[in-house]
Amino acid sequence: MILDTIVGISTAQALGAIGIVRLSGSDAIEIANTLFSKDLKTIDSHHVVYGNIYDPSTKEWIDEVMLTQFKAPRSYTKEDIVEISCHGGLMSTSKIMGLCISLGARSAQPGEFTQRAVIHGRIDLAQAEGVNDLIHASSTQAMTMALKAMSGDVRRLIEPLIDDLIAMIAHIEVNIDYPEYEDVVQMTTQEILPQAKDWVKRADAIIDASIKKEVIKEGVKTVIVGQPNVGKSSLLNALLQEEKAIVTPIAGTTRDLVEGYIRLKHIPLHLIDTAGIRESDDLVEKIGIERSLESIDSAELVIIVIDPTNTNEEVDDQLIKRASNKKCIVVYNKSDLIKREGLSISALNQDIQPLIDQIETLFAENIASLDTPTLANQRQIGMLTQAKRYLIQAIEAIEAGFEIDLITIDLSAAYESLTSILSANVKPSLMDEIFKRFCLGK
Ligand SMILES: Nc1nc2c(ncn2[C@@H]2O[C@H](COP(=O)(O)OP(=O)(O)OP(=O)(O)O)[C@@H](O)[C@H]2O)c(=O)[nH]1
Ligand SMILES: [Mg+2]
Repeated sequence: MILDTIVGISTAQALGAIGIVRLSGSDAIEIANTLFSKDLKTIDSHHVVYGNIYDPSTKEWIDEVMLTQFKAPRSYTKEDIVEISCHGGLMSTSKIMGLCISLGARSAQPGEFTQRAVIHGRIDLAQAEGVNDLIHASSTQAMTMALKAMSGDVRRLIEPLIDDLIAMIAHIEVNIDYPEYEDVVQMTTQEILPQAKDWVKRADAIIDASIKKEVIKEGVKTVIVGQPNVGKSSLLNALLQEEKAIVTPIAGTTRDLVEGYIRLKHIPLHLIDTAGIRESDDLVEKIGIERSLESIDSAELVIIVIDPTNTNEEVDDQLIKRASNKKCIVVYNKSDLIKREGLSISALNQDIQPLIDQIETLFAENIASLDTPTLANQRQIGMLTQAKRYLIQAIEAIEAGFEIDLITIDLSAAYESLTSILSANVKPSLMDEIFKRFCLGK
């Protein structure tokens, strides 16, 4: 497939030492050659060459650059690529890009270089998503996952499921013209049914591990809640090892949500300190309390802090109830004053290790999932879940003794869902959706 030549600035549009302008397409080398001081035809592919960029119409000197050409198909997009490393900042890059456009290149859409790599079959869709996830990764865990996805982990995980699905479909198709229809039904029940059930089990295991990993990828959303003055802000500060939130002996100190980010040994936490929960007539405090309660609903982990020297059990029970379908830890603070049975810490003395251990225990399965290959994002999980749903429908159809044709319809639908995890052969809108999230020049 021959596409037009695109150009983009691949580095951040900000002050910096170096900026890279990238061209891809059949005219990439010719366009670059028109701007460059040396004849690119005399220079080997994949070699960096020093020279200058000039405006071909005014002969104005634009910049001193290093240029590399990557001849098709040995390039990121499998098309001819030219990368011009010029000076950073906004001027050089945008001038060079402007010149390329004046010579016939088109300004690239976000992600369009990677999209071409997919279109030309250099990488699959899951690998392309890995590239984007790597660029946006905000934790070591997310980075490792992205690298694995880029290296083809998702394909290796999904391909056996695709193969088995094809085998099931083929098996039915081959036998469908069987002279004795009764035998086909029997064959399907005996052979396809157990295979389909096993397939669902394997898909479930992948979905389960993928969701567990997804939870900790960007940090577990953790809210610290409790009555006023129990030491929530002190706990946030102790976890962050920083005086982030204001701590005072006055009940009702924290009015709004205060956020922070920490990395425990295995798992990143996105922490949110909240306003203490009590009856209040103060308008500002009331809004803060409402936010505290709402933050429980969107959290993945709720830490309920109790001050055993002074507690209103009714409020604690209300919080425990609100967090009942969440991962939840109840912790007694101020152990330096009174030590209670159960999980006990002193935020004041930075004695919080028992709580950290408890968090890691609670997420042990998620942490373990980091070592197993999984799908890399919600889209992929969604597609496999959809495929699984079709398989379950097929199983129900077999068990109910439905027409064989109906079963192959479900199996084929499952195949479509599954292959769209890897394949670029999807509806244009989905393709555009995926690449829209990329950076310009990538
Ligand atoms: N003795 C002792 N005092 C503590 C401990 N943790 C916090 N405090 C004290 O308890 C008071 C309230 O602490 P904060 O961290 O502001 O409590 P909070 O739960 O954020 O309070 P609000 O923001 O008002 O809801 C402060 O005087 C802290 O120094 C602890 O472990 N031991
Ligand atoms: Mg506070």
